[in-house]
Amino acid sequence: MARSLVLFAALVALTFLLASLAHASPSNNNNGHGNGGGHGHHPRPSRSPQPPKPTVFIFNDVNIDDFMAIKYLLKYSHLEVGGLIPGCAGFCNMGPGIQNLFGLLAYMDRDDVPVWAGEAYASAELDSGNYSCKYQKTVPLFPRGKVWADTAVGLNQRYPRLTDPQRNYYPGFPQVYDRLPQAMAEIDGPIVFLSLGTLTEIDYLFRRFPELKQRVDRIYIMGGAVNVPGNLFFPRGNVPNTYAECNIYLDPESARNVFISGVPITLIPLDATDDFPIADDFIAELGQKARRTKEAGWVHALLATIKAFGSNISLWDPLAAGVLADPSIVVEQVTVNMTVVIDQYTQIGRTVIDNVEGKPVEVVLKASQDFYDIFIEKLSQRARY
Ligand SMILES: [Ca+2]
Repeated sequence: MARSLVLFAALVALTFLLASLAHASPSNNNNGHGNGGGHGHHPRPSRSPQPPKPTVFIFNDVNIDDFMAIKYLLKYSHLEVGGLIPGCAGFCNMGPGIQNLFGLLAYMDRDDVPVWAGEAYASAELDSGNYSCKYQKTVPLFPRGKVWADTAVGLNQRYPRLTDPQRNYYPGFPQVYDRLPQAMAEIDGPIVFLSLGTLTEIDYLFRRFPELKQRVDRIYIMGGAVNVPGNLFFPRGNVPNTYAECNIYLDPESARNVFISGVPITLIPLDATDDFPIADDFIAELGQKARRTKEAGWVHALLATIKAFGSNISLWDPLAAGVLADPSIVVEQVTVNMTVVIDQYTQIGRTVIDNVEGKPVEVVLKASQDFYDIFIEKLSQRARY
């Protein structure tokens, strides 16, 4: 008897719920990003169709802040992540890098996103055949070397074990040049690139498929230092260069080619990211929300581990992803004609204003401190809410 009463009450509640859902306004989502949502089952016929979402391809060097930026960007519903391209001219090794990216995607239930291999060397080596790692070997790759990237400071153990041999780096693994042009041809909406490492792969894509330059709406680049010093002076570093930033320095020739390619560029340099050091209170705040989603928990564990090593890092790659996803966080931006120095020993990789050879680049000089909160909020929300 009691059981049938409960059943009846449940049925009444369900009826009310369905009735209220049927009258719910489609604008009743509060994600603050305009064309987000899109999950309504009864679209009003009078509404014009939504424009296609931008598709972003993420060129990355599979390092600690790349993981953070990719996880964060996968939370947004108003853009699609079309593919991940690891480039290992600098901080990563290709085998572990590819495995970790597939692990990250499986962890976030996003096995639909493809991974295509980039290059393992800078363009100067690939073009000359002299694989001397001339830039890479002068930069100590963080205190613990590439091991940091290879294991995500041990946190790749939290990713699911992958049993599919295709989700690993194997001989003949698809390269970005084999897959990206076709993938781009099948996309109707805007296409943007996000570069979180060296510009090697984008340079070669434009060299081999010049028509792609017309199809890329904008490249967002984390890199460069315009009015602030560079960051090559890690412990044990031996580069007498106080101007260059790592991503640009590790393949300056490619960076220069991309900067003068004529494709619209938004640069998020150290000028902007220097304002976003990761301090203890930020880690503590993230820790308070670490249980909400496994991504927030993962990034909290990552930052707490890195802090325990005594290393100072900033929201480098996440801020570049943040500007792409939500340009309203930009506080100060200038457009200048910019190139990259490739021929002066103590300034190689420097991003410079050059009104002769440079092409216009939008340079973000300052972003809103709100980004700290935006980053934590996004990470602690369910994916693609
Ligand atoms: Ca990176």
